[in-house]
Amino acid sequence: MQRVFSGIQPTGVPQLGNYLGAIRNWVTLQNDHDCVFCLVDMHALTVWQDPAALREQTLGQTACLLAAGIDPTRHILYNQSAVSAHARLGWLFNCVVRLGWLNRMTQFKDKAGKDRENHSAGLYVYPSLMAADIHAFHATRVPVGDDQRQHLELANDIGQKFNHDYGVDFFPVIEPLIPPGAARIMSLRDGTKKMSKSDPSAQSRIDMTDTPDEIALKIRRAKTDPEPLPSEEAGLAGRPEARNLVAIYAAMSDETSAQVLARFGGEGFGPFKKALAEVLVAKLGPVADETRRLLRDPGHLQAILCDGASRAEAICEPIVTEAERLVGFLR
Ligand code: AQP
Repeated sequence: MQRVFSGIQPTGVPQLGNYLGAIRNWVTLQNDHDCVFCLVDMHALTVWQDPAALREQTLGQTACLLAAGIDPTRHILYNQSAVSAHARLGWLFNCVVRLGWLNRMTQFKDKAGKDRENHSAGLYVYPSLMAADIHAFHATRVPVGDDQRQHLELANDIGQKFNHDYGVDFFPVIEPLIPPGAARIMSLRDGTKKMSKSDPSAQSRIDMTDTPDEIALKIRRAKTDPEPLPSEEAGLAGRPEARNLVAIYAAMSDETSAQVLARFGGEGFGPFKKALAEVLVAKLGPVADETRRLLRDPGHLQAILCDGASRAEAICEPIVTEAERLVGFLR
């Protein structure tokens, strides 16, 4: 069976983009892959995190992932910092990656903006730690949203450069698994900006733990334009907010955007938004309820992460030790 690795930053409550771009895909992949799912707290630290909040968010996300259908008995769920192999391989990869390659990463440019000098070096080398996360497990398939496509290409470049530099065929080629319809969910306030859990505006996103009333309110307030919905996809051109809401509806109801527009085209946004909120509540409501139930027993969540970390270590420790041997570290 092929090995899947994927991670999520415990920087807040998972949002709808995380769910449609990654988590939903993770749940399905469990049926026919060996899966390693990681709460990447070391990545989270690349921007300031309140320590107590980071701990709480790590447990919160664990609960959310379990509630969404991640099975920690058949697969592995743990937090990155508990397994030192990530940091060790990350360092080797920092010495393999070229500055020019990192300079091209659009996520760093987006997150750092014009104020580059004041961001952590960790944020800059984030992609080489991400490459290490995946290669430490010799994982070949990585389910991510479209925003991570460039980082995965870099992860392949790093793995292949390592192989070339040391004359080995050690790190395999990684295949990104990007969901076709919901690859990039956009902010509810600005259809040109990615939905993000750390966006300062809570109105910009649907959190996986939102109540039905919160979901309905956020969708009602979601930015739109004055035109009715078009009947065909071509009519969504130049209307990023409308396109995003239609894409969300389609993804949540397992339909295509064309099918959604065939039903709602010609109508104003009122009835469509009402139907969209209903679809979201039907799918996310049970996950939110189960998350709240699981959070009542943080000890149980911590035990799951602890068990996951030791099973993760058993896989990646020999791989990373071998990489260290290949570069000439004395053991
Ligand atoms: N808007 C999105 N649409 C589709 N997929 C998305 N993902 C994130 N946002 C969207 C996917 O979710 C997985 C986990 O993401 P992450 O937490 O590791 O980092 P991120 O992409 O930076 O997510 P956020 O929510 O924007 O976090 P913050 O605000 O902390 O930076 C990834 O597979 C990602 O593709």
